[in-house]
Order: sequence, then C-alpha cells, then structure tokens
Amino acid sequence: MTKNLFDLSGKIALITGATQGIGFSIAKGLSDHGATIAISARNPVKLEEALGKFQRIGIEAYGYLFDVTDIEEIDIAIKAMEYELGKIDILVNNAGIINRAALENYPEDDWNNVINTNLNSVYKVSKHVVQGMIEHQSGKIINICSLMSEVARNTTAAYTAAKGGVKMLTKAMAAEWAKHNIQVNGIGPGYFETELTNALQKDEKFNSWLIERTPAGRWGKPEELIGAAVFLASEASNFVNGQIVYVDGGILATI
Ligand code: GCO
Repeated sequence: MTKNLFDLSGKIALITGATQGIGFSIAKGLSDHGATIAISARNPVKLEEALGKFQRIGIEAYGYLFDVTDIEEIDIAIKAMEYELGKIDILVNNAGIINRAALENYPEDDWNNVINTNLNSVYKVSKHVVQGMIEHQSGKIINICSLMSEVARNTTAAYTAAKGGVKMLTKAMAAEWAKHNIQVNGIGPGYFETELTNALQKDEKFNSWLIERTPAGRWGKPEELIGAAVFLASEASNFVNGQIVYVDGGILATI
C-alpha cells in the first residue's frame, strides 16, 4: 500500500529559524501533511508573530526560543520539547543568515557569525536531537543547503564555505546514523523570494541577470520547496541517505 507514503500524521517536526521565508513554508507544508510542528527562533517577538501567522491559517504550531549557536539553550529547549511534545521524528536545520562583502575585506566577526549560524548550528542542534532518534531507532534530518553548496558568487564567500560544509556534514551524518534507521538528506534551494534575498530582488541588474541565468526564467516561491521537504520527511525516502535535492529552476544544470 503506497497511497499514504507521504503521510506525516503522528510525527513531531522541529524546524529551526522558521519565522519566515523557507522555514515557514516548510513548516506549513509538513503540517499540511499531518505533522505536529514546532518552530524555533532566537527573537521572541518574531517567534510570537510567526505563531500568530500559523494560528490565522488554522495551524497550531509550538514555539521554542533558542539560538542555534548556543549549546546550552539548545539543550534546554530540546529537553523541554521532548517532555512536552514527545520524540522528535523530523528535524529541519533551516536557520541561516547571510552577510555579503568582498572577501579581501570580509570582517572576521561576520565571518565567524555566518559560519557559526549556518554550519556549526547544524552540528550542534543535530547532536542534541539525534539522541532521541537513536534511542527510538528512527528519524529524518533535513539540512537546508544552497546553490552555494556547489557554486560561488562575488561577496558570498563565508556563506558559500558554510553551505559547502553543510552539504558534506549531511553526508557525514548519513554515513554515521543510517545504521540507526535515521535518514539525513539536504535540500539545496536556488534563488527564492525571501527576506534573505530581499536586496537582490530589488537590484535590477541582479534580477534581470538571474531571470536570464535560470532555465525556468524566474525566482522560486518558498512553497515550491514543500514537495522535496515532505518527500525527505516521510517514509517515501526511507532508503535515501546523504543526498542533496536541488530545487533551483535548473540553474545548476547549465552554464
Ligand atoms: C546570494 C544569495 C544566495 C541565496 C541562496 C542561493 O547572495 O547570491 O543570497 O546566497 O541566498 O542561498 O541558493
């Protein structure tokens, strides 16, 4: 019976950094397919606002306030979540930032911040969540990668280094945890209409270059990541390990 292959009923999902953009859409998509969703953020106001947005579209989401770079906050929040909601079945490591500057002048603080928030966080949050997954011998981890897990662009060196790292960390996690019936995979978004790319959307030169460069001829919409997320969160992907699904309108297929 393969009819309910994508059903997430009874599953508990944690999506980090899900107050807006890609994380928000993925959380909504997992909920639409039956999962109970918990979102995290480090900003209490944004977290409250996001919970309100979910409520208005008829979704009961749980909120946990923690900074994905802070191991103590992570520890407390994951313990609370497991106590309140139960075992975490699905973890989406989504929280991320970008800071664009020429590499020869890239400020060291920004460099460390981008690497910490985008890469080290995946190690830190996963390490805590996977304990319960190992105990229960099942789990799904989805790491949000990027086009920049594969290719670079001017001014994005720290982000590119971090996202390349997230791709390889995805493989390392899959290699170590597949034996516990945990599947770890990544989603690599191309250019999406989100806060993170706000400046680029407004930049006419960039916008026309991107539309020309993308075989699909347009920006992606965050809800277009839901299909890949549901697939990687569900039993439909039970033998898929360490893969990155690029959702990019064909950019990486062309030069
Ligand atoms: C940039 C963008 C990218 C996107 C995205 C691409 O400056 O080129 O910000 O880094 O955010 O990750 O996949």
